[in-house]
Amino acid sequence: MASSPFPLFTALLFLTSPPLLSFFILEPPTPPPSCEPGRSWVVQLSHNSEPHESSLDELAERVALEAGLESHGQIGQLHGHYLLCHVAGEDENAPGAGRTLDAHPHVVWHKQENILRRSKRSLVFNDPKYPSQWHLHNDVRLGMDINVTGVWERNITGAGVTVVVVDDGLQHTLEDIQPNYSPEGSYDLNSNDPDPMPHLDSHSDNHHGTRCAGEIAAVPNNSFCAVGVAYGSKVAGIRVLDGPLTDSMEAVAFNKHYQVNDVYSCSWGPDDDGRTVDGPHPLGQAALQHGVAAGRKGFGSIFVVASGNGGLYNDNCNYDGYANSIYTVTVGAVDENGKMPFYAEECASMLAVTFSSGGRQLRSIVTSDWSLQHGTGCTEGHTGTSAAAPLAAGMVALMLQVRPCLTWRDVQHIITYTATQYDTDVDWETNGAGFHHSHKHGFGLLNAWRLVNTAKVWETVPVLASYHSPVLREGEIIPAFPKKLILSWNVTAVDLKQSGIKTLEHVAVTVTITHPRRGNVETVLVCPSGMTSLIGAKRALDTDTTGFTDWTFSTVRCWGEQAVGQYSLHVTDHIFSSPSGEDSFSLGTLKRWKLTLYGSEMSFQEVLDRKRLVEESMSGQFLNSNFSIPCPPGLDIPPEVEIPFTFNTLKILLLLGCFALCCSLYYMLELMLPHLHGPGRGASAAKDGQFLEMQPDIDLEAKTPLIGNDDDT
Ligand SMILES: [Ca+2]
Ligand SMILES: [Ca+2]
Ligand SMILES: [Ca+2]
Repeated sequence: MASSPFPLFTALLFLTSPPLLSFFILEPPTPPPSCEPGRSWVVQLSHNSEPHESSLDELAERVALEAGLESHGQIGQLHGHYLLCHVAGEDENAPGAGRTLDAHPHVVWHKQENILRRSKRSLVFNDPKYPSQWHLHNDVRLGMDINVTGVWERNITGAGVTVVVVDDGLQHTLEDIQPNYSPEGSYDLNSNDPDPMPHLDSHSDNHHGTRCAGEIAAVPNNSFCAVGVAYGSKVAGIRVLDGPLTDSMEAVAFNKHYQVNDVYSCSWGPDDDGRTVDGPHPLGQAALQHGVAAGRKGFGSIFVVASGNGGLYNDNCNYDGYANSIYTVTVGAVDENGKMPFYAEECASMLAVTFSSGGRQLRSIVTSDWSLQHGTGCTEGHTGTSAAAPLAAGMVALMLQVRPCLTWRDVQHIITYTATQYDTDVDWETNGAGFHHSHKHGFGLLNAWRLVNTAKVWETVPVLASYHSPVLREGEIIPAFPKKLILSWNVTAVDLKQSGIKTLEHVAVTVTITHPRRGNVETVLVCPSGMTSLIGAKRALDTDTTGFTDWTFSTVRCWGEQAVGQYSLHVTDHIFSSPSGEDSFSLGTLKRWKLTLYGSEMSFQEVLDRKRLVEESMSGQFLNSNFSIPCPPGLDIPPEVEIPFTFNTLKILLLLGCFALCCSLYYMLELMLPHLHGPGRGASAAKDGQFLEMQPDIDLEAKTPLIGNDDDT
């Protein structure tokens, strides 16, 4: 007795067809809310003193009929206001309608409508490669971009902020760079002159800095190439990578023009070969520390560093002292699918990730390029974490526009609070303060909208406080995996009272370990909350036999957690089998270690309150309004110490000095030779004497004009 569902289905279809619906609902069809373009009148009607025997709707019908128009009903929620349209086929310029409405006793006011010119607040750029800049607006994989267009629509483009690219030079004459170029923030440390123009090289390789600068501040709407993340900011260049680099050069670079440059974008680091343990040397470290203390009028230079491209070699950015430093914002990369690319490195000190290239089938970063040698001025092939760090630097510039007094720590906090979790396949862990972190992705994807909205409402965090444990001398053997050496240090409330730390930011561990094969050692830090950080990952290629000497690992994974409690270090030895088998006897020793906590007196409750405030700001309400938190004026920083003369001027000085010396010697010899009886002792005595007396004179003559020249340049 099963009946076919067909009759029921047909009946439903029949009943739900629009004409029938209107029949059953018994309502007249609503007229469309607009007329054809240019064929509408708006009228305001009133019953005047007449008794309200008819509704306004009926009155509108009547008035429309009298004027040769048809009523399309009340305009929105405006009582008494009606839209009347010309009947299809009739001339909208015929004068009849206007005259009738003029004279009509129930028409209070009327007007024939004009077409209003309104442009959408979405941005249109004429830059030919803008449509390909997926990292700015991904139309293929929605959401896989830095979410910046809404920020631009509110006129936040990095205005008033300068980002400096510390790299192999900057072709500032390029159309996409020149209008935003800051010569005041620029310098060339390779040639010691103020012009960071890249030099030609045998492989046409010195395009790197220009590409990074384009990502940050490429000029929009110039019909040329691309658009930068912070296209309203200024971009400077420090040329330092095109030649031998020394600790002192690095130190100069990190503080160069640090009252002009706000953000330092550094897309470079130690070798990513999976066997190097290196970072800034003493002067570089001191310059980073000085930069955050005195740069930007004391609010602190923002150092953005790339996490490194050693993924293929199992490298890890905890072995890169720039990435490990508490003074830097360490940025890793994800590809267009939001996945960690093959080249990227992971570490516990990574703050966040942003977009870059991936596998062959995935798109790379489109940006300006140098136009020298093989360069065309534009490229679709900028890759690696090198391309990620400048995007982050550009986003920081957007934050600094809305709140110029954000400190270097505020920027790190805001990144921590706003980065978003994407790839669910990786090792996300939520810490004791509710922040999610992965060694592969840091706190997650940088999101310009979230960063800028938070920056706008962010109150500066309390001053940095630190706690240092004593140096803990252990001398313990590191056992082979799965056994491990566990060392603990308890930080009491009394210990912390002195430092004032309540909640954590970075946690650092300095270790000295001897080991015949360094890459075997794996070190994990456990915070009081139980949050683990793999601060020292094993590395198959690291065969170094010297171990670690006072190497400092750091982690951001305990950010926001309460500082008090027991910290543990777990060290184990992953013995890699080698053909000779000798490694199976390779036992190392942990000689000493030290724990350093960084944080502030911010209470745990305040961390939670700030998290709530951040989410409340996401509607954009604070960006839209004139809302602002007052900024303190900043410190009076003494002017930069300029080197009186550069190596180049010294070289010229020396050459001129030598030339003058030779001339004088020749002249002297000519004068003296006729008076000498022989070429022996007398000549050399005279030579020595003249040399000593003449040198100051020659120097004085030569220096004066040269110093003058140098000052002029
Ligand atoms: Ca130069
Ligand atoms: Ca452009
Ligand atoms: Ca590396």
